[in-house]
Amino acid sequence: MAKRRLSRQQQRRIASNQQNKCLPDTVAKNKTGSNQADTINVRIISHHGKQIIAETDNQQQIKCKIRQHLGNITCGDYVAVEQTLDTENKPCYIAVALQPRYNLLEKTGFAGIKKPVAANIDQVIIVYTPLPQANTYLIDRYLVATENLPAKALLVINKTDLFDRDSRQTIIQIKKLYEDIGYPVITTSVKNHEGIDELNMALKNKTSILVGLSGVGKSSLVKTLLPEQNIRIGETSTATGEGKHTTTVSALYHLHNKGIIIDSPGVRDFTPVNKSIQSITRGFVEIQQYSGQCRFSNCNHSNEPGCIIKKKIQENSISSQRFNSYQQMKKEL
Ligand SMILES: Nc1nc2c(ncn2[C@@H]2O[C@H](COP(=O)(O)OP(=O)(O)OP(=O)(O)O)[C@@H](O)[C@H]2O)c(=O)[nH]1
Ligand SMILES: [Mg+2]
Ligand SMILES: [Zn+2]
Repeated sequence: MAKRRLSRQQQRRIASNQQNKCLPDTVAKNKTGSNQADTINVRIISHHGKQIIAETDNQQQIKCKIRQHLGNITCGDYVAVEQTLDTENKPCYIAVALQPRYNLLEKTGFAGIKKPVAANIDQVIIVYTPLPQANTYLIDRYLVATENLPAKALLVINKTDLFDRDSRQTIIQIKKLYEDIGYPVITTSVKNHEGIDELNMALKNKTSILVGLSGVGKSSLVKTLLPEQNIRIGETSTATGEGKHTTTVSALYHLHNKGIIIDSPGVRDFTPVNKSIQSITRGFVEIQQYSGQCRFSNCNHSNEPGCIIKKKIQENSISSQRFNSYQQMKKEL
């Protein structure tokens, strides 16, 4: 990070703050040399409008304001934080610079505006339940976003305790569909504690984010893994079975196995930020592997002769359900 020139007044404030010993222990220890005496690196654990809650290397939490023009920062980002004085001369922290990210999960919001969801993630966990509706298009859209980060993907099918015979059958098919492509799938029930240990294992030593529709049980899964945390769980609407958007901002938690989990607000829909047909194709790994092998280089895989994708669908090595998602997503581009 480029060092900023400090005014005399800023230098005096910093010196006085250091004398006041208002930095947490870890912050003081993190200081290195005179060059960076005034900044420390922290990770954002949640972002609320003009304030972030961040944590130091030793997991001490600090509240920070955000310097103007810092850009779109989000949960999971690393930022440089400076200790300064607020208007009442009280010590406070201010995030002054965004550190380079290794990836950023974004979605397309209102009027096509990109919105950051979380940064620096190793694994995207798509939480799904077939109730009230079993549409898998959302899973495919999240997979496209994940493959383009890139990050690992894991599908969690939750609320198995509520499944009747029909939804059990649907789940067997969905599980097979995604496992055949190569994605791990875990079935869970928060109520019956099913699949929770398996999920915990899959979270070890990495940063994962839980994504999915509102009400599928993302926060309930985190709460089951971390019962001591104060996490809000919402009711689902009795009329529609849909969630009530209980989680409003993404939040990062540490698990006991050195895993880090980010709980994100549920969506009504998720539109990945697709820049090109290539980025969509990259998201359908079983289609991507045959890329460039159709007779025509610009084959749309509709009715063209010599289309390898159509052939693979007939042979059942590419699922028509996934192919329909692929064509639909290209149409929406
Ligand atoms: N029966 C049953 N109910 C569950 C299970 N998991 C979650 N629920 C219920 O589903 C409802 C929604 O749970 P949340 O954990 O708040 O869902 P969420 O995905 O975090 O929802 P948002 O924060 O709105 O995105 C609550 O009433 C939970 O008790 C489960 O495995 N079985
Ligand atoms: Mg939630
Ligand atoms: Zn083709």
